[in-house]
Amino acid sequence: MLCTVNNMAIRRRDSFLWGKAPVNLHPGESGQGGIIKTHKFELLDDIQKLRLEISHVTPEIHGSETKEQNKNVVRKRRFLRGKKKFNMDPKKGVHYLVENHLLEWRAESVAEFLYKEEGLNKTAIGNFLGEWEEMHLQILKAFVGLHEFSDLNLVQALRQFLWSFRLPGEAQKIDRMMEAFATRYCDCNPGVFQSTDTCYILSFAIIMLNTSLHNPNVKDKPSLQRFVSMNRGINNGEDLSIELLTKLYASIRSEPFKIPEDDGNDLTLTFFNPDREGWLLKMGGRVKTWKRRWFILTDSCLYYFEYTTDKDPIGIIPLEDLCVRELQDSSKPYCLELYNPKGQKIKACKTENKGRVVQGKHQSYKLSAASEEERDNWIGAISASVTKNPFCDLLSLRKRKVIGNTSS
Ligand code: 4IP
Repeated sequence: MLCTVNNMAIRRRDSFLWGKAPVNLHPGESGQGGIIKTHKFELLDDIQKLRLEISHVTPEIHGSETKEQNKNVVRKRRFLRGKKKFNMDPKKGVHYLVENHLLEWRAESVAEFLYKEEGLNKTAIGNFLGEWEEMHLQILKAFVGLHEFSDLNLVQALRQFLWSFRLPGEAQKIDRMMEAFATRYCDCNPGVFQSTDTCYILSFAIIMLNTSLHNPNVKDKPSLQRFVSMNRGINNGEDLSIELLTKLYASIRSEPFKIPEDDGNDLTLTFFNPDREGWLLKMGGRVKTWKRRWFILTDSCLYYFEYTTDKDPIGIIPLEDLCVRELQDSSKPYCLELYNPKGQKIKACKTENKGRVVQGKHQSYKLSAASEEERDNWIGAISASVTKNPFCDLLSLRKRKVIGNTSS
């Protein structure tokens, strides 16, 4: 069309410039006025032709524009439908989007969709990322890779990470996600921790600390000292710096984690794992003497030490399958007893004088607290710890691994 207009304009300019006699002149119209008149007719004629041409082309233009608009509307509608499906069933949602060519089935693309797309349910994101299939593992890796943790301390990085989705309730899923997080954090901050396991254990400890400090149901608020002793030896057998632990503790205490609340459940409760430490008297297994020992309750295990500052415990009592109860004893007040309800000997280990680790010989552990209140608190904390908590197994495994690494 542009071509036609140009041609007409050129034709008109040429005939005007060269004074060529215009066509269809009436007699007596050969003067200047006649020329103008002729041009006017020609122009009107051209305009008419152009109008006709435009009227043919316009519907075509509008047609393709509308088609394009319709396509976009359909795409948008499908995309929204895909997101809704995702929120109800993440795997089905992603499948729908991929099938409709709205999402590429590549780890990086899916990860970006989960990371950037607004309106996705964070519980659904968490569940999708926690799946065990190879592609999901790659998506998880790519998703964590989109987070930038350089120069952030562990609490800051966890704040960012835990806000981007909601941790699922399944222990294995959490394990994979925290593993991916720890790996990414260590990649972004080389040299902060001696191993990924250290970062993993400390991250869990921080999440538990968050729950203990900010959940009103947890009455026994851990002190900085307890937080520090909980994390003894986790840096491949060495202790992390007190400055670092103090900073992380203070950060959590002043501001709890913001956890996405899609469905009103407080998932931090999953980490409910009250730890406790303090002096107790312990009756010997064979020789029935009372010894004052420093007890630490963590990861469903009771550790006892000679001094609060000792790095290695004298004994470790895994609490799995054990029960605890109040006990009346004529020699000491405020007693409690750890016993095996099946009547079997308790599986525990202790370090002999020469440093050899041997099996414990206790049929039951008789302990005495300093007051009635302390006894009750110990009974409460031990009972809560014995209640099966899948994360305890995961954590003790890691702890054994990092502490074992150094002893081998
Ligand atoms: C010992 O008595 C201590 O009470 C030990 O406690 C105890 O080990 C011993 O029990 C018991 O014989 P003496 O010190 O008077 O010899 P600790 O290790 O805290 O010093 P437990 O197993 O309770 O740690 P057996 O069962 O190891 O003999």
